[in-house]
Amino acid sequence: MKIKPEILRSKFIGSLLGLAVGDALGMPVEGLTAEEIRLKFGVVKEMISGRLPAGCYTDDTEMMIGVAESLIENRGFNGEDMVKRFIRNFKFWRGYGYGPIKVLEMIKKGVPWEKAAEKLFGGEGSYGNGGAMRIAPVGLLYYDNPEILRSVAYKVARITHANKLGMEGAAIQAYAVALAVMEEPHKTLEVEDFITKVYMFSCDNIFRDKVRLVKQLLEKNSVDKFEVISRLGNSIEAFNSVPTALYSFLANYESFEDAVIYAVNLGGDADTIGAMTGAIAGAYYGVEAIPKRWLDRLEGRPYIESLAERLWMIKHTD
Ligand code: R7I
Ligand code: MG
Ligand code: MG
Repeated sequence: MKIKPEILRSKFIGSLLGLAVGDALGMPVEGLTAEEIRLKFGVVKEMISGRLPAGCYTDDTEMMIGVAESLIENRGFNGEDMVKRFIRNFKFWRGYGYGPIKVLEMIKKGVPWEKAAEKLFGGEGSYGNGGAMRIAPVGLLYYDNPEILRSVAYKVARITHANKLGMEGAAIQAYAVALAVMEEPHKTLEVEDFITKVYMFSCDNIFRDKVRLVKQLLEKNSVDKFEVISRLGNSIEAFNSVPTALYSFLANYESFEDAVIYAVNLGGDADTIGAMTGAIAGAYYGVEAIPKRWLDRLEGRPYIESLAERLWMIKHTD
């Protein structure tokens, strides 16, 4: 389908702001269980303060910004430049995972950027979701080319996440953003078709099994959120959160707001599952679907919007 330039622009902005909004909404409840969230807040649906003031984003968005900046300046992947931006943007208090902190420290001390990530976790590399949480700009820039999308997603993730599961999670998340970009918003989404394409794209058995489970859950009439949490996961590993974000979007695709509220209220890695769901839902709907009350409170909105706009300009003038 040929997408009108104005719609594509709105989808690009919607995806990056959607990511940031999901991150900020989930920030105060990251690490709580769904039950703890329910007892403490009822349902989280407003920007509230937590470790950071209300509306602030965390490492998820900060790293996405580094990815977008670097892709724009280099008109594609440049690892050395991307690493420099990760280091320049890094603020400890955003709440980074252990892996990226270590990798960026090693590189600052002189370890080559291509080598640092593979030293983590006994030489296995990280399978955390830190590659997937920041990958949306890759899904946008290469939405029309799954092969390049996969190879760039692997490279972007690999800077900090050398484990193949960490890289595969990033590729799947980028692909979901790309599929959402290509869908016509406000038409009935072919959920089965969407999830089948993700299944076909997945290269790894752990992810294929999880994506198949997402499909099975979507086929059921009503699914308890505790079943979603126990079967798909809501934790920090890529395979316990990327499929969960996919499910959160597909089970609630009628509304950006509902999808993101659903995602963050699953608890666990709430900011990241919120961010990944928001990136897909925003790419599907466009920025108009994001509640104004969330955008009004979001830190850094004009800058994030300008990055999305510049990514769109690259596509537009290609
Ligand atoms: O993936 P990463 O950047 O963390 C992202 C999370 C998001 O929730 C953000 O919002 C922020 O809060 O952090 O950080 P990593 O340290 O690379 O991976 C996350 C965690 O996954 C690690 O600290 C480990 O607990 C676990 N982990 C592993 N454990 C054992 N063996 C990741 N890889 C391995 C492994 O190979
Ligand atoms: Mg975070
Ligand atoms: Mg998180």
